[in-house]
Amino acid sequence: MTLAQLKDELIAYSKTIGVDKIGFASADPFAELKNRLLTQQQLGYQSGFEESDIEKRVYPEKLLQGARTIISIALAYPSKMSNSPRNTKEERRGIFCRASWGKDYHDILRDRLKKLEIFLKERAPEAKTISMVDTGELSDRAVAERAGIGWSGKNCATITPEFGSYVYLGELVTTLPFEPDTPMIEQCGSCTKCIDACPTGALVQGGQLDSNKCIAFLTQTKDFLPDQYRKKLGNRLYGCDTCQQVCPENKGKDFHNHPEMEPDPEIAKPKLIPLLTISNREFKERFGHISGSWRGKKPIQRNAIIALAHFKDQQALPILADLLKKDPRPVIRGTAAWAIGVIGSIEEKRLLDEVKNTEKDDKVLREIDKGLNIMEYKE
Ligand code: B12
Ligand code: SF4
Ligand code: SF4
Repeated sequence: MTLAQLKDELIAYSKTIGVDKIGFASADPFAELKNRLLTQQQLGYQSGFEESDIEKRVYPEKLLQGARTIISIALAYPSKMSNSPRNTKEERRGIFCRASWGKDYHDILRDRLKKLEIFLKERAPEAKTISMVDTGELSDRAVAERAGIGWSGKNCATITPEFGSYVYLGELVTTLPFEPDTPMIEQCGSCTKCIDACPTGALVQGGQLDSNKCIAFLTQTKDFLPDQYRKKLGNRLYGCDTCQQVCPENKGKDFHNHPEMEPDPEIAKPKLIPLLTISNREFKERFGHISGSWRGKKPIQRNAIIALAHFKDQQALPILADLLKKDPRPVIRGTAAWAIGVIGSIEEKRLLDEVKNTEKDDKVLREIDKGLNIMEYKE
């Protein structure tokens, strides 16, 4: 079998196992990406979640000796939820971003990549392969771009003409020298909708993100959320979809090709108050299978408290008071103190004053003062 035939067979096979788009790229060094990564590092714009060894990110040869081709795959995910529960005054809800709907995409894409690897090795036993998705060294977007899967939008996303940017990406590196596909030409044109809509100005310029300002990043941090972002968070519990939602390329794009990606509305858009008292075990049972739970329950609970403050939900006050007095985690006690300041009135002022006399943690004390200040300003 020639390599051209094997490529055709692999493409045909990929359709049968639930791969929505596949593309082939050379495994040459990613020279442009290298400069970009160095710039991002120098400017302090990186999130810290990306692989820190830039050489490994740029030279596929360092990951697989003799690497010649990178096969990029894209799987489309839904952008709309059927039976989306209403966010009412009686029952305030938070929201997980679309990339965290349904089963964790890492598991889904790894399954597809494994199948492709087996298929390839059955037909070319001499081939060496490695595959990765998200947590690997390579830039999944840079690979997808080179493989003709989509172009890089000003919102940083890889945008496919077929599915918009609502696609997960993964890749398989191999020693087989397949004919590469042609990269796609950038198609944003003069549009700047994503840059204009970003709530925090995190898109410094088209295609350049300051992660420290990006809500998607901020929702995943474990410490106190910096003051200037608390109001911007809204009811987001994990991730942020704003720069994709406003993108004209995503208009009408809503694919339901993979049953395991369908969101359970009670998980993707959960009630906020019950989240505050959820046990570790229950959190794992309910949220353990979604990608948005990878940082554990603390950031989600912190964000839930901020969301309740955003809604000024009076019903949350007794639980917030309890958290402030009893929770062992300073981030939760402190964020609760701040939220009480935002939501509460004179009665809660007494509570904050009282707890101020017993609280020992400096950071929590600062949050209590912030809460008291907010209250004073309200009077
Ligand atoms: C770290 C990380 C984050 C960080 C930083 C994001 C960022 N923009 O860099 C944070 C936590 C903020 C984040 C957020 C999100 N992420 Co993320 N993230 C990653 C991760 C692990 C590494 C990304 C990285 O290396 N960034 C560094 C930048 C510099 O490189 P890059 O974006 O990968 O590559 C592009 C640029 O380098 C650019 N470029 C290179 N040179 C030059 C030069 C110039 C002049 C310009 C303009 C551009 C440019 O072209 C490359 C190709 O597009 C990847 C998985 C992976 N291993 O690649 C997922 C990944 C990028 N994330 C993904 C997703 C879905 C998201 C969110 C949409 C989730 C959400 N809803 O909250 C948001 C989107 C935020 C945004 N606007 O980018 C998907 C993207 C899918 C897609 N269609 O694009 C990925 C690929 C995961 C996956 N396997 O599916 N993420
Ligand atoms: S994910 Fe949200 S905060 Fe981050 S760049 Fe996009 S719109 Fe801005
Ligand atoms: S909103 Fe406009 S500028 Fe931003 S990625 Fe989409 S097409 Fe490009």
